[in-house]
Amino acid sequence: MISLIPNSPALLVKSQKERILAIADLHIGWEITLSQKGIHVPTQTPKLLQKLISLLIEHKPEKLLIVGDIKHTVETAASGEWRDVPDFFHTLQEHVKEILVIRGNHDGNLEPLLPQNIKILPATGAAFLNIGFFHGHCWPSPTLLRCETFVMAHVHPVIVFRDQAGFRITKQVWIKTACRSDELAKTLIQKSNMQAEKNTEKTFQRYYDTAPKAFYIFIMPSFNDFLGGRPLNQKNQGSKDYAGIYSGPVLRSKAVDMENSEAYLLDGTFLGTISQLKAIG
Ligand SMILES: [Mn+2]
Repeated sequence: MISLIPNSPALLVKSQKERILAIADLHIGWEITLSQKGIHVPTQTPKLLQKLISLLIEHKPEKLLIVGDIKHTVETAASGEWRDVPDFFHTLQEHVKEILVIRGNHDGNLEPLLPQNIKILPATGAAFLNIGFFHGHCWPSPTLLRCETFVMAHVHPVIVFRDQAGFRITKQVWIKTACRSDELAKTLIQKSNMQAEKNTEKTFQRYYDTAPKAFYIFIMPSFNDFLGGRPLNQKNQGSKDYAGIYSGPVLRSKAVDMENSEAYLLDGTFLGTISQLKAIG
């Protein structure tokens, strides 16, 4: 069972035996990259750490799952990250038994920054308690289609509210979107080494002993709320359409209709569908 934690960019997956707390998009060290442009913001890492420790104390999960983008610099690690990231994880380990990380697009060269007993999982994702988790910058593994629910990150979803005086505020949101599992299965079969038959469902059945599921995708807000994000209800500047707003191959594919996806504030308030929210974007 999946539950979104009220007023937190985090969710809890529970079975009778186990509780897993999932978060995503920490982007530790984004303020270090600002300083290269002459803007000096004190390190925000202690605030992120405090927020996360409070959740671990309150919900007592056995596992902490981070769905990608631990650090901000993409390929290497900035010098401040060499200090902040290991310290962050050493402190976390005092509060939770097991930490797992699904690799995001910002997580190149992550291994030397993490304590040894933290498990790094591939960007194509992993299933926990029958929920398929992947970061979202690349396709998930076809094996995840055995899960009915997917959770991805990467998008940092926010909605912009603009009034007639021109004031703009943005709010972080959860996105829930329906997924056409047959479309997704077709693409993932093509991309893998599976021998495709005419019927997608049959092919899938042969390999995995089940029909492809994946009926819903939840998109997680970023745990680091200093980051903001690209408003999903606003056109790209200088562009007539919304191309490029929906990042990652899954959201751009035929499997997902982002226009009809639902946006929820972190307190659970339902705002509307993305296409309805364009009226205020
Ligand atoms: Mn990402």
